[in-house]
Amino acid sequence: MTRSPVDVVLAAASQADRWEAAFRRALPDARIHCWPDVPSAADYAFVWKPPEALFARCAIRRAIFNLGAGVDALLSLGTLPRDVPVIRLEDAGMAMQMAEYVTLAVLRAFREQDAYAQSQREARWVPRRRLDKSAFRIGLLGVGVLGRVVVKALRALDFPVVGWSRSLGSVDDVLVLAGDDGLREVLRQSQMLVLLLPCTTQTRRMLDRRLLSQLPRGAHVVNIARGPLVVEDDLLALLDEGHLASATLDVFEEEPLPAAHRFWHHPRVVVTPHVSAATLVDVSVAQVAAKVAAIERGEAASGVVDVSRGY
Ligand code: NDP
Ligand code: OXD
Repeated sequence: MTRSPVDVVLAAASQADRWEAAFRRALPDARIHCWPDVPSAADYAFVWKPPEALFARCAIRRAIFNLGAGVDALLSLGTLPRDVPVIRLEDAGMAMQMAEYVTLAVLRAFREQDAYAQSQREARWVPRRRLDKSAFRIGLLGVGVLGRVVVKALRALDFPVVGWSRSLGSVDDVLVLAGDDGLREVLRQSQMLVLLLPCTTQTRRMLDRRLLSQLPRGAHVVNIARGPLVVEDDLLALLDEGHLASATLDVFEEEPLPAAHRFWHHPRVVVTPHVSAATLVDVSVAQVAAKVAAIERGEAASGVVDVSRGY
């Protein structure tokens, strides 16, 4: 029996033409319908930040693929069907980019690059005493698909690392703590705190003044996960007071970061425009196409989101 081609609806908030061309190449037998020209039903949806109306207008039969790692935007849609699996991108080339971004931030702080840049501006030759690496511990909140690769990159440079996730465990020789006590311990030990948690009802606005002030004086914060994890005014206050030495921020409560936001010109803040890990279209499309093929063969696909947990 020959199977009829699958119907796919595609709604990608950016680079729509690139996604469409890549999916047409990877799934030549599929009927791909691009938003807003969608049928009343389809087998699969491939989406990134789709409009609410998509799922109201088109019933999805088999799976919804999120064209990104974080599913917070998708799960917040009131129209998202609850009886269809949501499958997210797993790594797809993002983990190594995260490792690069974190390594850059860590080395910039540990090798005191900003202080040397200042000395150069003043034409002053000022060698500084080398910081003790064994005391420069990196705390990583969120040791999932992306976090594990970050851990490996930092360990390859011999930085001490401690992780925190929902479940207790280890990655290589790095201890991953859990629970409120575990979090307190990670904060107490961390010279630099890296956020790589999903944004869920548990983690939203989690990093407030109370938690951030448990970091040692002079600690650094790196947020490459989602802006709403951090209470921005609390972070700014701790930077202003000198409790925190710096914040390297790739994600924000409001994106694009408003022109008048204090982060732009704060001397202790580095801003990047949500680029710590770009979504690589071809790698992502290959991953999604392989999972569609698995589902069509009756096999399970990995990366299914636990909607009740929010990630
Ligand atoms: P994973 O789901 O693989 O990992 C999530 C990690 O967070 C796991 O270690 C999980 O613990 C932990 N976690 C979740 N909830 C809690 C909680 N309440 N308390 C403690 N730990 C918790 O996600 P990824 O590594 O693939 O991605 C992480 C996030 O990175 C994404 O959700 C997205 O928001 C962000 N991201 C940002 C990008 C950017 O460009 N800035 C690009 C890509 C992703 P456990 O393992 O025990 O479940
Ligand atoms: C993602 C992102 O979650 O790009 O994939 O932010």
